[in-house]
Amino acid sequence: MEKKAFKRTLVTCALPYANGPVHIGHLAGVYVPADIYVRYLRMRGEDVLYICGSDEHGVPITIKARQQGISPQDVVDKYHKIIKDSFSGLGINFDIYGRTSSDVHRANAAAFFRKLYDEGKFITRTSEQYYDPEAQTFLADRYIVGTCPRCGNEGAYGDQCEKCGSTLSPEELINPRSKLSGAAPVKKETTHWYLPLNEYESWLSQWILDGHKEWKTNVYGQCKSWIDGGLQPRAVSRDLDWGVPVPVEGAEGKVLYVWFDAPIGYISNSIELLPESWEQWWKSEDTKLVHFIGKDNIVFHCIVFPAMLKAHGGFILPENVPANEFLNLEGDKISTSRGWAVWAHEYLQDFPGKEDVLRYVLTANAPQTSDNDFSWKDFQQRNNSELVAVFGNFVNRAVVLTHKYFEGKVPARGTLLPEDRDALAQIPELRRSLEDNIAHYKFREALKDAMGIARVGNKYISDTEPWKVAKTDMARCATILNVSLQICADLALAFEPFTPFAAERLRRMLGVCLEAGTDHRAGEQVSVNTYRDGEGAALHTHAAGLRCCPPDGAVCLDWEKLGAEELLPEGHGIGAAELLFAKIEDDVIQVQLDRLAAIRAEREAAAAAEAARRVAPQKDEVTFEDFEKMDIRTATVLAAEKVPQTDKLLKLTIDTGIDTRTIVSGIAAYYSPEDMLGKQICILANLKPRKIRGIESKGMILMAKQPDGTMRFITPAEVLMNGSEIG
Ligand code: B3M
Ligand code: ZN
Repeated sequence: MEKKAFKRTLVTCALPYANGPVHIGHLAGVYVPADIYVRYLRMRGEDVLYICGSDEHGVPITIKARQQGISPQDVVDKYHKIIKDSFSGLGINFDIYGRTSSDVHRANAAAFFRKLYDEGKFITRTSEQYYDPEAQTFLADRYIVGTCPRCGNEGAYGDQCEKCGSTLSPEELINPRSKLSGAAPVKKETTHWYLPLNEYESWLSQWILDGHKEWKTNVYGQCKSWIDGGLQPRAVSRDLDWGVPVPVEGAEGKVLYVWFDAPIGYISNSIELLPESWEQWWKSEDTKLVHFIGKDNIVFHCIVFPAMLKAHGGFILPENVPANEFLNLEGDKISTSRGWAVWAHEYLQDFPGKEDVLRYVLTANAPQTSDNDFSWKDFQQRNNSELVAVFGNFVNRAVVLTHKYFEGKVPARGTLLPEDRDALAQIPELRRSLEDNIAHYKFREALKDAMGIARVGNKYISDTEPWKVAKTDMARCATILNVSLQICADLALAFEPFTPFAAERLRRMLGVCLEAGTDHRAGEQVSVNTYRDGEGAALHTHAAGLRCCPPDGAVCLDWEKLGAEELLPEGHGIGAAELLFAKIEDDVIQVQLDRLAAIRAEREAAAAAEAARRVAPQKDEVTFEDFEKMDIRTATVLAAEKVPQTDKLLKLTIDTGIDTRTIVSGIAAYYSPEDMLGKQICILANLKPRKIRGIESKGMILMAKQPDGTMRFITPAEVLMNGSEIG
């Protein structure tokens, strides 16, 4: 558990590369957990700043631009918008979703670099890099293509072969050429600035290995192995024409390395949002900084960025970095290049009104401690049997029955029976567990606690059967519905971090609003996700100075009321029943499965076609003497028949020019006996005879095995005398 008492929390989410849309892996690993955390803290009245934005530099963006024949700026403009809209569509509303191509960021990143430069915090190193002599530019590894030395793929990149997955260096490529001009790259000297991470090693070791043993084991473990392995200076600049120019004279053609400028983007985006007050978020020791990231970003957020902040001075360091592992899709690694993904923007189109279902399923399957899997069947199942059958069903019964028997007003509560008290008593316990889990970034478990409250309610109403009790004892029915409605109000609170759209619908049904949040620009607390009467009536003011939604009859709830005896007073009017969640039918899921099956089939066909083109590698050397031992001759097939009870074998009678003999050959899959009759072939005549299926076979027919595995016999270009020697 974290030690200090903090006054405010600064939450950052990894800045997505603006070279493609975000998919469920990103959402499950980073953005959904961060959003749960932020919503939860805000409900608890904590001051939170929530920062994200697009990462708009780096080589992949320039490559995408070339592929599509547009400029890098066009690429980032396009994806920035798609990504931003996906987040807000899913209820992930950052205080700012900025961009690293903004002027504020360029200036801020350049100033950051310049301070380290001026203070001598960098070292320079000269090394040989690949250079395209025609395009007159240095080449990033990705810009060099050639043949993979491992699998023969002719389109392997200088850093990786996407066919066989090998990590490569440009040196290893066979026949390397520049993607820009096709020219063979040459080596050329270039000088870059490096952050000497080795100088920060003992400080990092103290800060993380001694000071942050509470970090998740996957995060701590990665940090430990990096530090134990010995840290090396890391280049912070690149020869590239897309990025933040290195702000030093004589550095033409050089930009800040994307992993140097991107994390500074968190600060830049804060500055852009809060030009006057950003420093209290980044420089005050009573701010708790938490980075939400995926596991591939751990080293940059736990080692490199902290070392940069330390070198710069004046900034706080992350208090925690709750990185997640990866999410797979239907048992396979998500792959952007292969299209094996569920894209957020497509999901929002395909499943309108079901934003919460994705949030719920991704949280329930969050890859918190190890990689996890998303499957559409599980998605459907969790929706239908958890959200619909438990949560939705319970709320619906409570609200509908209240309208049926009590004109939509919370009925009076009589004496509580043990079953009422039992149900109510479970809620504060689940709340405590939920709070503890969120404090430890265990969102999957926290969601189970919230769902636990729904289960309590659903079981309670099923067991007490108010619809039956109503026939004989209206006072008892009133008590049951009163208790049920209190639990519904608990759910409106408990589910706000996880399924905010449903929580808002539920609050509208119950006629409640929620105190939550701070408008940082206005510098005041306001309610977000409030109960809005139609077009959003005037806000009213709470005792704590917090402004909130319409006063008329709305009950204001906050997290502290979760699990209380009475959240909704007797007589409080509730709204009409709305559907919280709807069942998802098989045909809807089938559309998604078919789409993935088509991608899989396409990939398998491509792999098979590729394999079919691949020629077997050359065998070990032999000497001429070795070869001379083989007696290879021309021969003619005189008779051919299938060997009984086999699929593969033909028995051939052949004239070898020396004699007439029998050869049994495994070619029946490729040739029928009629095909072979009268054909001139080549044989290995002196192969030691052996018995095959009781038939003595003397020699072997020479066959060409094609890359796809099929066999064809070899025949001379013109008919020759049988027994001619081949050599
Ligand atoms: N854009 C990498 C990624 O999306 C990177 C994160 C930057 S956070 C400062 O995996
Ligand atoms: Zn390969």
